[in-house]
Amino acid sequence: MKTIKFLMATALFLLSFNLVNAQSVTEVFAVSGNCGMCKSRIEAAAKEAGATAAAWDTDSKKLKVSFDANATSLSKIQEKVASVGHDNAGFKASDEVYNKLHGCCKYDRTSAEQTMTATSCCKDGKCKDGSCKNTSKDCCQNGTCDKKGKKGKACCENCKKS
Ligand SMILES: [Cu+2]
Repeated sequence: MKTIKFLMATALFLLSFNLVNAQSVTEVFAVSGNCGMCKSRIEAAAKEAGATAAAWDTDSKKLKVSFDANATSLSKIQEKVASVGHDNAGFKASDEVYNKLHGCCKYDRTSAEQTMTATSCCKDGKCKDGSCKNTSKDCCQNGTCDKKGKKGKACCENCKKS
């Protein structure tokens, strides 16, 4: 019972915090990885880069981050995640860092590159010509990726070449 009360209080607090802080942003983007160790590493890196919440899904390989847009940015978080060895929709890890990853964490970089290609339709807030046609992702309509003020590659996730 105590736990439930605590959770409800926490939820209410977070809700009110979000209402007050209009700059709170949540983004989901692809991050390569394999196991629980990767999960800890990815989430820790995102938080170190200023994410207030970070959850990486081992199955979908997607990282959901929340952050205050006044304090950090999507690309800062993506850059940090890459710096600890995990290729993602925004940045690629250096070979040096990747090679130092634990054996079980050495994800398949071939498929990682395919993931990055699928999301790279969005460059600097604009859709690259022709790559985002006929998709249901309306962030890519009219050639821009600016739906609800969210700029960045993550808005074009799942946007496949037509
Ligand atoms: Cu791992």
